[in-house]
Amino acid sequence: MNIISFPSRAEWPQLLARPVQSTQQIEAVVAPILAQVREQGDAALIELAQKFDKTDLSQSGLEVSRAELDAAEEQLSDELKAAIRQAYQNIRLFHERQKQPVEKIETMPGVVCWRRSVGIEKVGLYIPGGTAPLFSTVLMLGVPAQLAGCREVVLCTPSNHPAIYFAARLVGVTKVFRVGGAQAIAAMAYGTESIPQVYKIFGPGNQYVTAAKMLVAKEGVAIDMPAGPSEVAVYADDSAVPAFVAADLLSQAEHGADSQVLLVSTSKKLVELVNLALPTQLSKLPREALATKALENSKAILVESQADAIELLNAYAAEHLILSVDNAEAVAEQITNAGSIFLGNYTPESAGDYASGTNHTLPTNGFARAYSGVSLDSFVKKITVQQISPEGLQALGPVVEAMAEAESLDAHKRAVRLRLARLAEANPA
Ligand code: HSO
Ligand code: ZN
Repeated sequence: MNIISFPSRAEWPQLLARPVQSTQQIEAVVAPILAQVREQGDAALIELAQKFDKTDLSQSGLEVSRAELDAAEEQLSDELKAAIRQAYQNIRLFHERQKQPVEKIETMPGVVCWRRSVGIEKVGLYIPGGTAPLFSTVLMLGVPAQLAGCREVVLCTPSNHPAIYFAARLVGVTKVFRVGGAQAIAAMAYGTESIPQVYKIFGPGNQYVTAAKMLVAKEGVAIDMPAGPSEVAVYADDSAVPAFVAADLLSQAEHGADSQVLLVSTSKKLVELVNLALPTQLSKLPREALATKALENSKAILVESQADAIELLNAYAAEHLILSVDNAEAVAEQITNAGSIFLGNYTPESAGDYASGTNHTLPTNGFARAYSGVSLDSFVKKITVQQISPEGLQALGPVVEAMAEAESLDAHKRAVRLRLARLAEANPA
């Protein structure tokens, strides 16, 4: 890792900058794919799978059958199934408690307002193919969708990994399609003969998938959040175990060559020990090449004080922030920008990635300054409701009339005036 000792504040922005990705070129590739799916539906999906993935979907069909989904269970070890079920339970429990009871608020006597949560009727989940079958993401997106009461939950994935199918059944996904890439996003955004159109699309993907999500978002389909490469920042002091810190950095680095890994410390000794532990652990990883690439762009930053560390971490706004410091809880209180925080030596990011209960779909690329990770809220809309009694309107009416008049909106004023006049007629003083 590149060690940067005591950089001045003027150097911070450049040190903390994420690599810029040119989206224009990618959008130019993706836009025609979207158009083709919009115009030709299923036929486009079959043609594009042939062209990009060399798979013949005309034989297998686009939809994964119930029998295939059921068969997945037999292909997994009991140990893995038990692990997935435990993770499912923990994620379910944590997200279930995010439900808030409807509370009717009487803002003035006779003026009652409340808010109802309603599940988004149709949602689409995307799970990428590639070298790591992210069945954990099926749980992270499927559990809140299930709890929110989404009526239709469509899942598109080019992977046929049995754990993805098993997790999909566990969370009650309604339909699974073997469609991947930008064309899968297009299919869920526009609908095809086989694939239902959805109102919101969730899930990670490569640059093409991300570009497709951004493009359909411009056309009015909601998306979970703008996604960039995954990232972790670790703030560690001498109380941290260097081997643990190295392992955490590598667990993020192995996601991909573009992963972002940052170590922040006030201790030169700790940074050196972590740097020593990295190569030994790295050489044992099956994904060594990817992780090595990611580490090449990563930095260890030495700062003067805890106050500097906190300021720097808030400026970076990491997707994952591990606080391996003595007073981790107190430091966490001062963190204002992060997707998810992990406290102490025994809370690895992996726990949150898979099974502790929190969601692993989090804001990357500095978006943690303004965005939250996926939660139950991401799958519901909040509809406000109000009811006003005649007495309530008698109290509130003059307020509305005064404001409407000052905004020169006479019809607004009249909507109140007419009602108040009727009430005055019915009950002359
Ligand atoms: N660290 C990833 C999530 C993940 N890790 C899935 C393992 N599987 C982004 O938060
Ligand atoms: Zn991960």
